[in-house]
Order: sequence, then C-alpha cells, then structure tokens
Amino acid sequence: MSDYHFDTLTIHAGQEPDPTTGAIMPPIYQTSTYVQPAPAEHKGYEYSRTDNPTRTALQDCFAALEGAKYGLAFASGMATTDTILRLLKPGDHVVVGNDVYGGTYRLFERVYARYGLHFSWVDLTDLDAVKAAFTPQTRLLWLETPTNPYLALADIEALAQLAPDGVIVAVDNTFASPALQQPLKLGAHIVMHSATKYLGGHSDVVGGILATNDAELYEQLKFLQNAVGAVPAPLDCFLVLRGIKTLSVRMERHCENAMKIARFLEDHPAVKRVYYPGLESHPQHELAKRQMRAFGGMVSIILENEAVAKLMVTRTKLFSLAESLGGVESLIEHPYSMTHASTADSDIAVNPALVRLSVGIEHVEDLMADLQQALTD
Ligand code: P1T
Repeated sequence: MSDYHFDTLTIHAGQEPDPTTGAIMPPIYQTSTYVQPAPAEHKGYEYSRTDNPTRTALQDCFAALEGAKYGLAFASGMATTDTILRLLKPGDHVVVGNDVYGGTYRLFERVYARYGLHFSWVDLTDLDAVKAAFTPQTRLLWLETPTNPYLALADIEALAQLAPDGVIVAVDNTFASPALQQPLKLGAHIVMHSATKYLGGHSDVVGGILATNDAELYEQLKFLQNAVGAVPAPLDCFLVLRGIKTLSVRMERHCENAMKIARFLEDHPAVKRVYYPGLESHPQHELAKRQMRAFGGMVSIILENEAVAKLMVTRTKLFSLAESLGGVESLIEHPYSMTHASTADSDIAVNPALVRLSVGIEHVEDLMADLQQALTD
C-alpha cells in the first residue's frame, strides 16, 4: 500500500471492503465490547477503549499519510498533546516554540507546570536560541509549523538535527496537514494533529491523532492511550476517515484561494501586514518552498488597531466569525480575545490588532468581495 501516491492513500489506506458484506466504507463499529470464545482469547478486540475496528482503520490510514508505521487516534487535538506530555516525568524540561495554539500554552503552563514540568518558550526561527535553550533535563522539543496564528515556520530538519540525543522531537502538523508536509520524513519522532481541522475538513467532528515510526515510543503511547482513555468515538473516527478521502483536493483549493487572498490583502491599504508563507515578503518564504508542497489555507493580517480588528471580524458575511479552522467553509477570528485568550497576559501574547482567516474552498472572488466590503468604511 505504501507504494501508492499520497492521493491514492487518502482514499484506500487502512481500508478493505468489509469481508462479510462488501461495504466499501469501514463500518461504524458502535460497540463497547467484543464477545470472546474463552478468557484472554479474542480476535484482536476486547474492549473499545483499548481498540475499535473503525479507529484502527483511521489510525492505519493516517499513519500511511504521514509515512509512518504506527498511528493513534484521540478524542481531540488537546487529548493527543496531553498523552504525548505524559511520556515525561516531574523535573523534565520542554523546549517549545513561542507561537502556538492558545490551548497548547494553557495545557503546558497551567496544567503540566503544576506537575513539575518546565517549559522554555523560544523563537524557533532562531536556531542559536533553540540550541541555547536545551538543558540536561530537556526531554521534548515541541514544534508547531506553520505556527498559530503568526504562520512562522520551524525548520523541522535543522531542528531535529540540533536536538540532543534523548530529546523527543514532536511536530504539531495541524496547519499544514500531511498533504503539505510530512515531519517524520524530516527527522521528527512524533507528528500530531488536531483532526478537527484539515483532516476532518468539514467542521463536524472534534478529534486528534498522532503517528510515529519508533516502536518503543508507540508502545508507550499506546499504553497511555488505553490507560488514560481519551479515545475517539467510532462515529468520529468514521467522519475523520471520510474527510481524509478528499484531503488532497481540498488542500489544493485551500492553498490556491489563500494565495490569492494573501496577495489581495497585501495590496489593501487598510492592511498593515500580511502573514502567509507563500508570499515573497514572508521572512521564511525560501524555507516554505523547501519544506512544504504548498503554503496552506491560513492567512493572518494586522489591521490599524484592536478596535478595527474586532470590527472587521463582525462585518464579514461569508467568512463566519468562529474559532477553529481547516473546514470547507471560510472562518475569521480575533485570536487575542478568542483562540489565544489564554496567552493574553503572557510573554507570548498575540497582537490585539491581528485577525486570522481560515480560507475555505468557496469561489475566491466571492471571498475577496466579502473581505473588501468588511474592510471598507
Ligand atoms: O481543538 P482540538 O482538536 O483539541 O485541537 C487543539 C489544537 C492543537 N493544535 C493546533 C495547531 C490547533 O490549532 C488546535 C486547535 N485550534 C483551534 C481551535 C483554533 O481555532 O486555533
């Protein structure tokens, strides 16, 4: 199966027609348990927290997309991050990028700091700063690339090489999706996603997922998945699997639309700055061309001030004001007061004049007209 191209894997990996009925889609195995012929004898499934066939299909499909041997699915992106953090013990140190999803900051500093983990928030575009941040206690390097919401890039290959032995390199690949970059191939040990976003793709499911090629890490994470129990429901696994089937074609349109919108906004007098890796003005455009197959569907802009930003997000009609991203429909939001409110008083607070766009797959001219009217006095 792994010899097939990515677009073929999105549709077929991990999925065989049902042997009894021929059903082309994996059934939603809505069952909590499995009848056994004898104690400790079973057909690979004994209890649905531990394993479920619909989840297995999703995990195998996703692993193929990331070029991985193993996949593990969770109830949300945060449950995935949480499970990875549980690989660590009190006293361990984590080097993490200084621009991440607000919920990641909250989990690290407001939950795990209480359990004795220490975090250094570092500019991942500065390799010397990253190098200087490692201590003998560092066990994890956490990269988000492109970052949420500034769309900065971390050079996965360079950072994976820089990380001392014994440091797990984990990449949150939510913004790119495996259609645009495959971090394990660049030296990362774990890749994770909020499956709520591009993988699901239709704003109808919350989920998370990770992949690895490291058998030992997989065994530890699989143990934690079962021991902690933040697993996805079979229906949710089905929805993500179905979403993944169109990942390639959706990403093509997301990227094409976002590129046009980024250029349109760059020329707009009301916009002070545009962050989009596909623009020549992006400080890491060269890295983006090397590391990513295309530049993604997320665009962030800086407006005159917070009031103007908050006004704009209430004036769009096609872009819906909502948290989240990666669905077929376009969304707009104000990170400072919404997705990143948990960082507001911290060193990694985002600019209150920043507006984030998740560019959907509608007709781009309708999207541009909507932004134009929202930016006009
Ligand atoms: O929402 P959840 O499925 O738990 O995923 C958390 C998460 C993890 N990583 C990144 C990069 C994310 O963007 C998110 C969730 N982000 C939003 C809800 C948002 O609007 O930014």
